Amino acid sequence: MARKKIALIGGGNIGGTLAHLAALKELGDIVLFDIVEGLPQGKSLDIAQSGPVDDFDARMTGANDYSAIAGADVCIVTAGVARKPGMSRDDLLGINIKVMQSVGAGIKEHAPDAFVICITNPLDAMVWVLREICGLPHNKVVGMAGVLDSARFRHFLADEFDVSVEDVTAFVLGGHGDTMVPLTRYSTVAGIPVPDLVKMGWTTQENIDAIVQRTRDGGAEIVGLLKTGSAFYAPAASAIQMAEAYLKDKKRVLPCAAHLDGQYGLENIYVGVPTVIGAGGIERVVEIDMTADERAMFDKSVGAVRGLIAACKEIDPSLG
Ligand code: A3D
Repeated sequence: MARKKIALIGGGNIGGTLAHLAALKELGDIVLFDIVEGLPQGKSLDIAQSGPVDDFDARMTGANDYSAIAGADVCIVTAGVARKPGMSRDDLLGINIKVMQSVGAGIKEHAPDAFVICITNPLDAMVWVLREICGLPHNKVVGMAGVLDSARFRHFLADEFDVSVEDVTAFVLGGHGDTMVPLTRYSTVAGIPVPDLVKMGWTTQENIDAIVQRTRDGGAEIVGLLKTGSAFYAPAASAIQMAEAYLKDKKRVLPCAAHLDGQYGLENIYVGVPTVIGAGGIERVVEIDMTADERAMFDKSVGAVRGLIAACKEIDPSLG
């Protein structure tokens, strides 16, 4: 069987990390694309030269022309600008919408059968724009945020309880932003829900509330520390997990920004919900019951995403 082809569109911090991880996991041959000449070629050559040390076989190519992504099985999009301190994800909208227009056209022409994972912020709006431009089926275009947000939540919970991250599951719904909805009721340690752990005296409600807030602010905390850009190791690892679920038909249950077509009573929006990812792309959107409070938080988050999509349509009236 021929190797799969993975196109990484955007060769910056996340793009380079994606290329390295995809190579280490031997997910396929890798094309790193960027508009900056030499950047994707240099990173590709550097990673290729680590192959003999780390024992992976993956053809690495750097490119500035979209023809290089032809026939890709997976495209992961990080092209655009990232946040600097003091910027919100939404501040990136004006620049990144133009970037999505050129990336969407490139995918439409050269990789129309790919599974497309968007990471560019503001995530829920950018994945919606990218889908509009590239015109691929909705189940083949998805946004990465929930895996990262729930990984941050899991990390903080594991730290709080002093247990392995492997035994902590966490659940985050809604848009990728300050309105995201971490659901403690569906978050567990070895199957024991977090509210039960509070009753068992493992922690206090105040500590859990602080962890929920730190999860919401997880991206900003790293932007504040780095000062020159935003998080990239965990975002790349999260997108690779989604790509692997698709390429290996693993049918993983992962939270993603998925297109809703009636689920949760919502139409024509991308927002974070639990999904099943397999060879069919987004094979299923999992609809969970929410309490009135959770639904109110989710609706607020949906409202924020709708506001961003409306702003995109104002910038480009041909959208939607
Ligand atoms: P960065 O290191 O700046 O890389 C972005 C790359 O995109 C640069 O190499 C640019 O040259 C390239 N680029 C710019 N315009 C184009 C274009 N038109 N076509 C192709 N390439 C282009 O940023 P990064 O890798 O740290 O972050 C990338 C994006 O991911 C940003 O929008 C971040 O805000 C976003 N991000 C999202 C998450 C989520 O969880 C959703 C997390 C972290 C970062």
